[in-house]
Amino acid sequence: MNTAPATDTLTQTEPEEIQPMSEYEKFIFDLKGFLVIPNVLTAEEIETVRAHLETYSKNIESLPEHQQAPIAGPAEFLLDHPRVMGILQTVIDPNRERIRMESVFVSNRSATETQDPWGPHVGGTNLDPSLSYRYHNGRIYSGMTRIVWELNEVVKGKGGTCLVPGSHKANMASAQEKTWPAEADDPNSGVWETYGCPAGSLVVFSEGVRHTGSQWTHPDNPRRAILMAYNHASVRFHEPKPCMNPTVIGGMSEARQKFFQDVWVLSNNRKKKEK
Ligand SMILES: O=C(O)CCC(=O)C(=O)O
Ligand SMILES: [Fe+2]
Repeated sequence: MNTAPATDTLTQTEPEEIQPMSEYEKFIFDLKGFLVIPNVLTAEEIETVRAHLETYSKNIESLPEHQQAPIAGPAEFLLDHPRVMGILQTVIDPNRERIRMESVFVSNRSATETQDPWGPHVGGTNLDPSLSYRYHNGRIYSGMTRIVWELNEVVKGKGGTCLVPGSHKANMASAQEKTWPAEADDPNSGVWETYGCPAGSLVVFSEGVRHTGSQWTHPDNPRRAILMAYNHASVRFHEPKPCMNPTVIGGMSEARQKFFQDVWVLSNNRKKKEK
């Protein structure tokens, strides 16, 4: 098995390429706890990632072992896409090495499914390091932060993620304390917001926002989304997915491998000095 990474996967986002968040994006992210950025990927990039996911789901054995993951090989560039780094370095930590990628999954909802994914979770002011959201000394501190790459069109109200704007800062109820009002979780309660967007768009939310998947009812295309969870380097919420194994991680560029370092910041710094 060829485990040598293709050279094009070795390119990575250089600091000067990072696209900073605009002041207005920061305002919206702080206000609502989420942000939808349309048309981030080019048509070619969308095709490349879709094709990789297709092979990954239907013919995984045909991929070299180190590419057997949704965020590996031709999709590896998504990990530190300049738009994503601009956001994560604003809301998690300005130092790229203090940002971890801790979970990833692919959402393939389609109109033929009968199972309803509605399952609201999180919400309310929270000190849990992974689910917290804070604004302090002029900056945002978002704990676990979700990056969603929508690779197909999402029609508003027909299956995108649903979120309760502002719920990351709610004071009167807390999911953690199990006091979130059941009536607010009704899809028709009026507190929910969702989005429509073209293929190649980015949705970012603080995991501290109350949110849920919803039934895909758009018949023309299924959902194809990669959902990644980033967190501060000193905390871990998820156990690593099987696809985030040493072979896959070892096939990535050195800079991207650092997203998968363990939570021992001191030990990681020591290893860096020893190099
Ligand atoms: O499936 C969805 O749209 C939402 C998934 C979710 O809960 C998450 O990404 O944290
Ligand atoms: Fe979630």
